Amino acid sequence: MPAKIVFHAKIESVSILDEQGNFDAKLGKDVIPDTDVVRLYEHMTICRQFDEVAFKLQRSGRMGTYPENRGQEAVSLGAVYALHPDDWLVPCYRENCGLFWRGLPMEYILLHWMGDERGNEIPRDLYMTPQAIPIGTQMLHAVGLAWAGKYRKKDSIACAFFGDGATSEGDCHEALNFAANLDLPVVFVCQNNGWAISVPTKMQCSAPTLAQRGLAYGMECVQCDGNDIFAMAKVVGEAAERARRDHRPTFIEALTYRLGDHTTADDARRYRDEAELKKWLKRDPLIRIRTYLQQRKLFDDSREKALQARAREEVAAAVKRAEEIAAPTSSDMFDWLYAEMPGELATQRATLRTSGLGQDPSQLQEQSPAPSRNP
Ligand SMILES: Cc1ncc(C[n+]2csc(CCOP(=O)(O)OP(=O)(O)O)c2C)c(N)n1
Ligand SMILES: [Mg+2]
Repeated sequence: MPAKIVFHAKIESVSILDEQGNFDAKLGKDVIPDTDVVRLYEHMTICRQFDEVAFKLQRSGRMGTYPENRGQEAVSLGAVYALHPDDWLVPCYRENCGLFWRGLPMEYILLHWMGDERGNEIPRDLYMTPQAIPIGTQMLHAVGLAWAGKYRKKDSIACAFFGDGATSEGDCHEALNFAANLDLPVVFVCQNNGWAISVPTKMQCSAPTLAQRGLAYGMECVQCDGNDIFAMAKVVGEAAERARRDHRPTFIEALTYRLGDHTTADDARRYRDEAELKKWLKRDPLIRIRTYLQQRKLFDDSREKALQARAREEVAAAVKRAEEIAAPTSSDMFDWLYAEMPGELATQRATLRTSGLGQDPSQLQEQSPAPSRNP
């Protein structure tokens, strides 16, 4: 008996506005009305300013570490634009632009990176989880939220954002498997920015696309230009509709690029080719949308100047709000875990010393006094 083909697949790659400013009128029809394109561009510009300021805050010692979002703004913004206000956003750490569009005040992200957990106390009506730093874990959270929504017969869905590196985590595959097998309304948005810190995507995946990861789980999958806000809004809009209507998940691979270092603790020049960066600088999503607006006479240099001034003002105000919030106290790290604090922790809270490394707080009295500097 001859072998027969039991499965064939094709992966579509969607692009509407390319880097030369060419617009596919058929595919792009009614995806984003012109008035909204202007608003989205303005928003992206403010987010870019936020990114620059956050970077400088870290460099000047006013913030811990910070992962630049520069170059990836269109992915989360296009996605959030296409979703409903009560669809769950389950982000990683390069989705500031989409989170701010949903309504998260900018100081929340600043507080988080300043080491203040209150930056993660997201107002409930924003339907978003805190930025996930453990890679891939949030994908399972999105599946849980979608499952709960389905169980309660709600109309809302969940959208998880994660990087190319996250697709090598077990959590990613468990999330995809559950979502597909339980018919859950999840949109998985993979931000393939070419790198997982210093590991290039081709070392994470030997298949030609990351999108086809979804095939193995029997879900729809598509690739798109993640620096093209029209393509993002279109593919996420369609995936969201499928999730709402059929309770089926979709895997979206958004091709983008991390224009900055991994975080402020990294120096990409040590492992990344300058020529690659130069190529992607030309594909900057902001340049592309600005060209679109200019060609249609929807924006000009004087509006740009006013916008830059507004961006500086809004971001400076957010920094001021964040810095005016009194710093958390060190006892906070003990206070929110137990209804009744175990004795040992209560002692640690009171003395701020641990019992590790020969520092048992109960023995403090027995320790010899610290040598005096001025005998
Ligand atoms: C579970 C886990 N393992 C390792 C790390 C350390 N780590 C932080 S970011 C990162 C790379 C993530 O790459 P990718 O998913 O492509 O996201 P990107 O940073 O490119 O946006 C790693 C390995 C982590 N945060 N969590
Ligand atoms: Mg990556």
